[in-house]
Amino acid sequence: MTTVIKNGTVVTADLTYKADVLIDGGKIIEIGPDLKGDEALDASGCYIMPGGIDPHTHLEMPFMGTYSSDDFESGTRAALAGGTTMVVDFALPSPGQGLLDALQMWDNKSTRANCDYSFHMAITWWDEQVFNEMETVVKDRGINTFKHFMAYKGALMVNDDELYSSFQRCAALGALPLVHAENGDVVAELSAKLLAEGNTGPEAHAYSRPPQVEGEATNRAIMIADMAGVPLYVVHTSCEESHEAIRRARMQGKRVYGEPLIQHLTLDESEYFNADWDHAARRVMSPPFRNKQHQDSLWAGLQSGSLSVVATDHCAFSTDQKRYGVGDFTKIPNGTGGLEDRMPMLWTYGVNTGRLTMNEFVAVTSTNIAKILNVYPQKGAVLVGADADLVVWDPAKEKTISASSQQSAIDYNVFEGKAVKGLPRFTLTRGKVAVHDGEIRCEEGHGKFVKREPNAPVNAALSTWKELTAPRPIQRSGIPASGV
Ligand code: DUC
Ligand code: ZN
Ligand code: ZN
Ligand code: ZN
Repeated sequence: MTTVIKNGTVVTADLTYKADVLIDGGKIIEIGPDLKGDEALDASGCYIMPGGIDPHTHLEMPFMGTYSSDDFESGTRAALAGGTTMVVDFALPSPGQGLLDALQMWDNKSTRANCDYSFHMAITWWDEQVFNEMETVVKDRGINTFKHFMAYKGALMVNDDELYSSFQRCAALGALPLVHAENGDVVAELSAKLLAEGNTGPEAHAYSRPPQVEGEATNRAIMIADMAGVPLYVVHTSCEESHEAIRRARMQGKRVYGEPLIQHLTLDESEYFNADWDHAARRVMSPPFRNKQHQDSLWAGLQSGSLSVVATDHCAFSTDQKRYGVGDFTKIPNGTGGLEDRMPMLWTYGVNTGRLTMNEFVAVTSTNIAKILNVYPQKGAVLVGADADLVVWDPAKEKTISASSQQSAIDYNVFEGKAVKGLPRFTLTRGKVAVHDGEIRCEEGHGKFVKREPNAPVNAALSTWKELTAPRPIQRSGIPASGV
């Protein structure tokens, strides 16, 4: 059975044009005027865009003594409701656990996904087993990205020697390393000091992770990646200090990518000074929300191209879970939701304000990351042969964000009360209509794992460091006389 999307305007990362889109077997088979299909979806007044890709989610993740509350079912349902058709989640071995063992756990959880998904593999410790299993992860499992935490000391954090070893391994495998860039040693020191001084509330979380810890770690990771001869993807870039390091690296010809989150673009640090403990704690995430100057820097990065992708780091904890941290801010589970709201919020605050063009919107929500992850044009494209992961976007449709009408399993929404204009009329996952005008028609288990090949030509060093420092024979004549 074929489906045709009629009367809409196709918007991609580089083009805007009137055309119908014909779908069969989950793929786009024709794009052009006056197409006919067995079933027609009306896109009058709408834009037909590649479905969003959120490359940064934590679904049902064991973390800080609990599990994040959205699983692959509710998380991908929230994604589809907001126009996102693919998520990339982090398979996270506990220290000492093998990579393949951890992947098995993520395989089991993800069978309930409503949309397509992939995994990044986290490197949370280092030894020969990890070194060896990385090859199987890339070659047999189709995972070409490895995530490293430079924070969460004593839990997930890896040290510089481990970073350097893992980055070199990524280079050899044609894989791309990702970093959570915060100086975990300094964060631990600041946290202990704040607690000792009696600062126990959620606002202390922000004081414990100033922009400097992020800027330092971003710069360190960039330099280590350069020495290892590999590009770098910096997750949740939240501040000017980190953005500045990324800009500088890119100006020097290094392939370094920065990923601001929709939360950091639209919410600021004043949230932590709310008199209501729950309000503040619900917004505790790492890195924390920043001030307006940092927000302006992130928007400028999206406009100029120095920042590449907008994600969510969706990691949802209920109010009850957040309350584990009453009396000790370091025990508040870190994380906020955003999967359902990323696209409408970015459209409202980016496109409707004139900060982003529609084409830039598609680039930073879908196409750029599809290319970085090496799944373009299967994903992130409106092209013949691409998967029909599409959103029919109605720029006139409005709503006020509210926990009472969200798909996420938690009891609040960090964007509560925000008015958005620009929402999906239809979201299609491989040709199947999963959302129609807010009505959810998801199919649990429809989502398939997306394999991603390594990308050695791109994930190769541009640095000249190796040539400059490689051991070479030195010609010297004679032995200097003593005293010289
Ligand atoms: N930051 C969060 O806020 N939650 C999950 C992990 C992370 O790095
Ligand atoms: Zn992180
Ligand atoms: Zn994360
Ligand atoms: Zn309708």
